[in-house]
Amino acid sequence: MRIDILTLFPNMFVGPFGESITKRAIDRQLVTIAIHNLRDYAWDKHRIVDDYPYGGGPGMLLKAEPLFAAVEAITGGEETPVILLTPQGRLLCQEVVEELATHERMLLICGHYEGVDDRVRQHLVSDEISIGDYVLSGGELAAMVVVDAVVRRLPGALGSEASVAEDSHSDGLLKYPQYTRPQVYRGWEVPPVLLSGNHAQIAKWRREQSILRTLRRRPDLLEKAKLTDKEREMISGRGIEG
Ligand code: 4G0
Repeated sequence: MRIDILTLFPNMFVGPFGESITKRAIDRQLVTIAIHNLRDYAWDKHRIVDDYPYGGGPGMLLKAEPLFAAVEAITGGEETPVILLTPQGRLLCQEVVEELATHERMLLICGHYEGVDDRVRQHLVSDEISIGDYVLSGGELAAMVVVDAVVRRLPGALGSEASVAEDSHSDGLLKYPQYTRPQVYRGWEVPPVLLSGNHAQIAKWRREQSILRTLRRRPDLLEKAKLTDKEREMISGRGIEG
C-alpha cells in the first residue's frame, strides 16, 4: 500500500510513524508513507495557502489552487482515493477501516483553519472521513488515526494475525476482560475459569463477557453485532444491570 499525506505540518508525523507497528510495517515494506508539504504547492510570492471566506465569517479557509496543484502532482493523474479528514465526514469505524485497507493507494488531505474551499470537496475529494464528533485544530491527528488503524490491518503488520480476529469490534462486540500474572494482585484474583485449562469453558466465558460488556457500555453496537438467536434471547430479557 502507498499512502500520501498532504499537510501544512509535516513534522507532526515524524514521531508517531517512527514507532511501533507503523514503523515495523514501513521497515517491512508493507506500506510506503510519503508526507508532502502543502506550502510547496503554493506558487504565489508569499506561498499563501489560506484566505478569508466569501460572505464573511470567522477564520480562514484552505485555498483551492494549492490543493489541486498538490493532489495532481502527487497522483500524476492516476486514479487514487483522495480522502479529506473533516468533522463533516463519514464516521470512522472498524468497518470503514477494513474498506480503506483494501485500497492499493490513498491520499489523505489534512485540512486546517475553519475548513477548505468547498470546490475541493466537490471536485477533488472522493471521500470525507471524520474520526469522531469533535473539532481538532487540524486534520493531522485524524490522519494519523486513520493510518494507524489501516496499517495494522495489512497482512504481516502484526506479530500474529490471530490477534486481529480477537480485536474489539472485529465481531461488532467489545473485548472481554483480560488478565496476566500475577494470579493474585493486592488480593484481587484472576477469574478461576481462566486458570482451568478448559478451553471450551474459557471461550464461553469470554463470549458472555463480551456481550454483557457491550450491553452495558455500548448497547448501540448490539444492533449490528453478529449474535446467535440464543444470545439475542439472553440479552433481550436483561436490563443494562444484567
Ligand atoms: C476541515 C477532522 C478540516 C474542516 C479535522 C476542520 C476534526 C476532525 C478541519 C474543518 C478537524 C475529525 C469545518 C472545522 C480540521 N477536526 N473529527 N479539523 N472544519 O475527524
